[in-house]
Amino acid sequence: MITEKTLFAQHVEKGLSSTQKFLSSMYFYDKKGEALFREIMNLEEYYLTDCEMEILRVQGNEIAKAIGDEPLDIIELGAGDGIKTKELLKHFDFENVTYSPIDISEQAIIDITAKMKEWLPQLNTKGICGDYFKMIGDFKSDRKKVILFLGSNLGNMTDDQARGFLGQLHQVMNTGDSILLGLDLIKSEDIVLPAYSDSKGVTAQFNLNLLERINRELGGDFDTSQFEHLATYNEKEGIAKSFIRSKTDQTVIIKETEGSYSFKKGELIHTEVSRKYDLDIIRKIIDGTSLQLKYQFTDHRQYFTNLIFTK
Ligand code: AVJ
Repeated sequence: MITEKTLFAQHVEKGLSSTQKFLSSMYFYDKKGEALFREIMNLEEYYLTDCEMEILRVQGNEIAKAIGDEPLDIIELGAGDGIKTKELLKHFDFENVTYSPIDISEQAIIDITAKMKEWLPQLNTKGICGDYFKMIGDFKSDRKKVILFLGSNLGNMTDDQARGFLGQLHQVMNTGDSILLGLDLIKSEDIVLPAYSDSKGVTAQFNLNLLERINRELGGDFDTSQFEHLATYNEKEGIAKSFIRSKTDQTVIIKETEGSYSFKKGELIHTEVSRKYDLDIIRKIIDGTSLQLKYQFTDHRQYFTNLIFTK
């Protein structure tokens, strides 16, 4: 039987055996990682959350109007804490819409469902627990739907993966359905880099939690004090990357993978891409699907954008 644990173990074995070591950012979000990400969202330096909040708070009514108010299924991928989403949802006619947050974390679904019931008691909220890549196939329904994918979560994918992902979404959409996408825009290094290497070191903890998670779940013996967080940003291509750097020559043993992994002093494990966008990049990604960019909203500093695509 292939369990979550064996999938994680296989990924770790593959990533740490490569010449260029890597681990996927998908594995950041265990209980501790989720708590650390909530802390990141509240950091001064992590501007993304504030910018998208501003857009949804100031222009939520317009965005809701652009989406339309016929009977509508609102599906949110990777729902998070719901605070931003609430600013949009409050503008819909509750008689006519359902809201379905989808998240891999069961606790996240329980929490957001409870909070939405408290904030917007008239809204019909039905949470779904699952990996949203796998849930895509279940989206088929007769009502018009809008898929929310906020927070620049798309940015964790390479452009090819993003194209594939939006293509898959496109396939389960009917004509008239739409996607509301939240994306971080390309801007200068002095703004982006601190968001990924904050002064309190929360992002460092978030990144290193991946090694702690391997220790907890796979019986690894990482000494995390011997590794450090590193963030880079290339303004020209608009990509921030996170790495874990080994501070010394060392060997780590992981029980579950039955492997031992050697690290040279200064060697990097690549753990995350956080892509920043402009309209050209977005067009290149959606080219080939018949998704149409219909509306664009930005915050007053033009740091972030929310885009509506329709099929
Ligand atoms: C949740 C993927 C949007 O890349 O900005 C925050 C995750 N990583 N700090 C991002 C993250 C480091 C975040 N996303």
